[in-house]
Amino acid sequence: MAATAENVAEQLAEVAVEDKPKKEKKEKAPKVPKEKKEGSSGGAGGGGGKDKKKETQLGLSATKNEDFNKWYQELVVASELISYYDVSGCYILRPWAFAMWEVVHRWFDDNIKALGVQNAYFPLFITEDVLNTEKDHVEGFAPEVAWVTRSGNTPMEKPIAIRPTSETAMYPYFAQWIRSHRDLPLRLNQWTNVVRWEFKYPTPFIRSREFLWQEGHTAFATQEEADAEVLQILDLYAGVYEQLLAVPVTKGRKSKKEQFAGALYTTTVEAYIPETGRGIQGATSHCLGQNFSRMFGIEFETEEKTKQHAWQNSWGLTTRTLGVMVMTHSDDKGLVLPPRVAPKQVVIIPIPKGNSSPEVAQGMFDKAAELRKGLEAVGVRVETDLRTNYTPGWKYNHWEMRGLPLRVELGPRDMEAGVVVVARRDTGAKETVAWADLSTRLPALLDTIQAEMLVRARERYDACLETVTTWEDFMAALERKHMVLAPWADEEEVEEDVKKRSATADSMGAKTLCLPFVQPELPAGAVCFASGKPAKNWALWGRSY
Ligand code: 87F
Repeated sequence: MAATAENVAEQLAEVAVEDKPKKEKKEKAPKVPKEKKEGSSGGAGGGGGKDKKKETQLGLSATKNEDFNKWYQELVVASELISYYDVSGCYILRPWAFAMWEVVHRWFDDNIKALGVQNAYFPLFITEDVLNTEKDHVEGFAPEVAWVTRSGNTPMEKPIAIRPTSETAMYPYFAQWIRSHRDLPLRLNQWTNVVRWEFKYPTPFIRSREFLWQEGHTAFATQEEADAEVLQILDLYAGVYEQLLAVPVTKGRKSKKEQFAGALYTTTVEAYIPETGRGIQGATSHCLGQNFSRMFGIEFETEEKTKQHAWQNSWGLTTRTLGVMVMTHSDDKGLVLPPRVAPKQVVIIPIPKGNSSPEVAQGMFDKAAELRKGLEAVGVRVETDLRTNYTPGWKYNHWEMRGLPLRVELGPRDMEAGVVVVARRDTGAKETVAWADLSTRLPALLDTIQAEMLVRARERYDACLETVTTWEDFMAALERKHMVLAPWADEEEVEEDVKKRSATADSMGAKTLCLPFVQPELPAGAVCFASGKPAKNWALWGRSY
């Protein structure tokens, strides 16, 4: 895949990321990006290309601090995570991205199975009648539902919706399967794609018209069981972000205005992107109460032979996770991947001298292969770059762009001394390690990198969080691109008012990200920063994605 700055720019011509979404123009076919055929790779500048400068420079023309949106859009293409596609708002997840989704998938899947959740698969299509069963809750989303209206040239007798989420697809069958308290709990999950025909600007991973996710749908006999699961799942979501992706999040409850309309309450993990000053919803775990079981007739007979509606939850985590991770850690040289999700964790690069004999070079390559085996035996994911048509410098750039946590260099002097030089992608720090120590030192170093990436990300997160009590301080904090913790009256009208009043000429208004579970003490007599009414709690506010 060619990923020069020029052709990335061409791919991006149609995509812009700004605070204020413009009205969507009539659907315009985006340019299908042309991909160069030969001799270039990974944004490292096209091996053998005639442009000498680009050979060592790198594929990114924008920097993270100066033009974050352009930087991000170039990065996801140059690092071969994403290719643009000729349906606007849809992206190809290339193997480098998909491998990371598989890591998230495997970890979460193992954990929910340990809780007793089973996987299933419901169809992609939903009839109009069923979708409208929960009309009230779908109403706000209706413009985003995509419909199949034709087969070949024949109009369908009734249009069929493509699932935007599967409550309505699943719950009629829950009603059939659940008869007695003995049928509960029913805990199902599915890993699928969903389609939401968004009209806001699309951003790779962060907002796309089709995306991958898991959606869990469960039913219990009691509210206590449902409540407990909501939090167990939210802890797993926080685990995906913090333990796998090294991204700090705040756990909390959504305000009434921001929760899922069909839910009794919604819990969330909220991340933050310091460069854009925007919060981003990481994943949500809803308690649906008995709202859907009433609509869909999901009833069971209790031990006492009475009839009761089931208590339900639903919860979802999407490929957005990867976008938040990329935005959080990456730099002007490319991706910086946390070791636990990196598809490859170490690249070994032999660096023979120009005048090395073929035998000497071969000896180096053999040693690289042997070191790889030793590392793989202890569970490290290793790549060896033995290509002879690229310079070591080009290879360094190439693997830096792809974010591998560690680079292992093996040069002529290292061959004599029985050592390698190990370079960290996250800090650039280098150390010399004896061959015999590699299989203990590298796993330890990968653990250190994983832990330190989270610590550094959390420091940046904390530095962007301000606690305020007045409107003036609130606005000043927003202007500094910060999140704001403020006492508030917990009223929808106040939230709407804040959103309007905090919008400026070039920035959207702020909303509540969540009511954090961990609350500072509210001083006696504390008042809402925006309305002056008695404050009920502390809310986390911010501009957001
Ligand atoms: C778009 C179109 C139609 C979100 C939509 O959060 C319906 C919807 O119901 C819709 N966008 N939602 C809410 C989804 C709620 C819930 N579903 C299961 C989740 C997690 C997974």
